[in-house]
Amino acid sequence: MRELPELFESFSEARKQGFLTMKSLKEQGAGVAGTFCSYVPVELFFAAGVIPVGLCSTSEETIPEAEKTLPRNLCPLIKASYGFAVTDKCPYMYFSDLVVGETTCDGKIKMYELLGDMKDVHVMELPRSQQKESSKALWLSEIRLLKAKIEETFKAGISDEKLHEAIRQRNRERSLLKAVYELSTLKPPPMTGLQQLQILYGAQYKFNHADKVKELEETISRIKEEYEGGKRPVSARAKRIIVTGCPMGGATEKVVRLIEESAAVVVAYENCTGAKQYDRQVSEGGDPYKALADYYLDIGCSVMSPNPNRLELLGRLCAQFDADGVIEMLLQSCHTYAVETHRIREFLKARGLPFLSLETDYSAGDTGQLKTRIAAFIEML
Ligand code: BJ8
Repeated sequence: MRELPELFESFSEARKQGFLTMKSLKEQGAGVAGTFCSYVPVELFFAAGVIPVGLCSTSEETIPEAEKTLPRNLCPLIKASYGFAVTDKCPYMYFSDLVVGETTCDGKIKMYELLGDMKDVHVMELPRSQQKESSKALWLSEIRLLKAKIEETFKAGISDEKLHEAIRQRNRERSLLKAVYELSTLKPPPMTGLQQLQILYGAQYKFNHADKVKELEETISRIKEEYEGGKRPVSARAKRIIVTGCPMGGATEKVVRLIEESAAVVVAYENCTGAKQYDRQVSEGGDPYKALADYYLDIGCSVMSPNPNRLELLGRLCAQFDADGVIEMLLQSCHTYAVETHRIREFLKARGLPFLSLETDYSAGDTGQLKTRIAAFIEML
């Protein structure tokens, strides 16, 4: 059995290591599909024997190149995604035979049009309502269209049986990743928020299901063992913070570092890097397409209007993790999350929970300012 530091390292290095794994899988003839968003039903790829991969979008490295084409005042995630594609600096984009986008926010929709000049891009039309029957029907038909696109591109049939199996496998991964972050309900938590983020973010770059399951099980039991043996990596006095807002990883880890340098610990991520993706399960019975449509449409992203599921999840996490406060991270020019901040503030105020909303980008230029605001917030908890 491996030691805990080695396991944490394995997850934090997964993205880089994944490049080599992907190269060799491609050489063996595997099909690869690149994605950007949690709404894309990855089970369809697994059922077709295709490897889905989250494309590079979390570093500022390629933003100057993207800004030669895109406006500067656009969300950094969109600029970085496009920049990695035009510069060919994302090996995952390079290896993708198909890129699947979604009509989530306006900037991404228009960026996908440009991406279509370089790659085979299929865009799923995501409705903005989770309640209307017409929206549910549209999303179900979009899922069936994606199935047809995958079958045509990769010359692979997707049977109901394979899809049921893919749903079961992905549910297993979800439940293990949920079990990882739920360890931080312990007081004090058995890992830092940065370590938790590294596992949640890194797990998506491990492409073999059986190995991933084994490694997650091993990590969970190692963390428990060390905790039961008396190890306490986090001070019992650290304030317990829930992070919400835009997806995190790469450059935005700076926010987590600053929180944890200020006598606090991130116990849970409500965002797409954490609970938003792993909290629920796809139904394993009945029509698998309907099950996928119901599950994915219910993701509580700010692009939905109204968006009650984000509030429901956030409220539940605050109670479950006994949070002292909530910090929201907004990426610059992300209008849907920025407008929703008001609802989040009111929701938390009604529950007596302190709230701080921060806007940032992928540069290190605002570190000093973020540090001051975070430290002041945590001090008053
Ligand atoms: S399900 S959070 S991964 S859309 S790109 S909306 S930050 S302006 S990423 Fe997201 Fe899917 Fe929702 Fe999750 Fe804002 Fe930027 Fe748009 Fe963004």
